[in-house]
Amino acid sequence: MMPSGKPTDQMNRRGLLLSVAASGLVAACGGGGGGSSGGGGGGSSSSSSSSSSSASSSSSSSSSSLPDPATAPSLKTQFASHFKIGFAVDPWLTSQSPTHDLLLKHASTITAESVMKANPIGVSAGVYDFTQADALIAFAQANGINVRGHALVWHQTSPSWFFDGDRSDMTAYKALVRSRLETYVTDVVTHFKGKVYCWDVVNEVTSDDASATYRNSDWYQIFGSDFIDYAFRAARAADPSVKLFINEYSTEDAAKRGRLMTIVQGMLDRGVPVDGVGHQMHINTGYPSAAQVEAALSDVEAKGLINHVTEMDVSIYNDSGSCYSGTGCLPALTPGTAAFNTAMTTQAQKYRELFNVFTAHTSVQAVTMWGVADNHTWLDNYPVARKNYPLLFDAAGGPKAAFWAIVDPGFTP
Ligand code: 9MR
Repeated sequence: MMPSGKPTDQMNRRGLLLSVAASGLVAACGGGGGGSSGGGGGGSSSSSSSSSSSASSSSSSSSSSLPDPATAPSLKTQFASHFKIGFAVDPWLTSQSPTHDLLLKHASTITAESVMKANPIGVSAGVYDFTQADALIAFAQANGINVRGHALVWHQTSPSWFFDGDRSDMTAYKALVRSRLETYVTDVVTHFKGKVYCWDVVNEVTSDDASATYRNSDWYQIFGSDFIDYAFRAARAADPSVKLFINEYSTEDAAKRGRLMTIVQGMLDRGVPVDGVGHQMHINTGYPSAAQVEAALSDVEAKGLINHVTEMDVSIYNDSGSCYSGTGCLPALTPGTAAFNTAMTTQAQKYRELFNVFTAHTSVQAVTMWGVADNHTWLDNYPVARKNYPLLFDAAGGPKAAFWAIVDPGFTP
């Protein structure tokens, strides 16, 4: 049941596996190619109705009963004094139930799950398709929601035309590819100037294992680390006020974070205009600890940079490292069973302990969940096809124990 993986996906999974094995940690983390586009259907998506009936079916009631959904506070109001809060979403979902109403009530920021990456936008050199991205921006602007830009340079979504050319003359070839990169970054940042408040300029450039500092991507193989500088400098020149981020997964792992901090310090030393670090936070109910996340935020603060939590979800499966190369994944949990209810409880506790860390750090200026409700999550297809329930709202849009745990300190999950 492994999803069909592109070579890059497999490299990424292998990298993760090495990382997990080396650290002895078990992490659910980013990078796989997911790509479900159909809403995922966890079977229980009952109707729309208003927000009053309780978390119906479903999917997410823990053994203890949950408060009346009608009393759920708005997350954007609840956390307004700390950080923007929001969700990843693509335009086709914004009109659907329960996504639409949840976004309007709770989101002060959204991120494009797919449509602002270079593979939909960069059709060919100098040719762009902004249709879907502009639709998301229009939705955000119509509803007073801010937009994070994601992501200008990511090895998994860099179209092959960037790398076309004759490599027999590497000096000329590098000049050509550099010019394509700088033109792309300049044009895209210019297009969205004033419409996004920050950009993930580069995504996942850190090596997963100790044998290297940088990921050995196509970009790195051509330029070494210079492509990072080119991208950040072009972005800054195109928009002097947008905040520029380096985004990464497993930042809570001290060894990987050490490599990321080496990269960041090098950028600072060279005067590369980086404003912040994005922590993806694809985690699970058993990992990481509050102390590990605390350390990740503190290391970034020590560099004088902003923290964003950019892609948070809490998988209910604490898989071993081997699952990420396709074996040994835990079986799917069934809603309503004792094991499922326990997972909902531990998930709520993990959300609470980490939100307590986030709110304690003024450097944390935005927290984004990688999805809105459990009816649509990339984790239904990664690391294997298996229904997951990683978000704050159940498939019907009802607030889960995890939601109540972060908004109500008196709530017992
Ligand atoms: O969740 C996203 C999935 O729907 C897309 O198909 C995929 C490729 O665009 O990207 C996924 O989001 C990734 C994010 O952009 C970067 N970190 C890892 C996320 C999950 O793979």
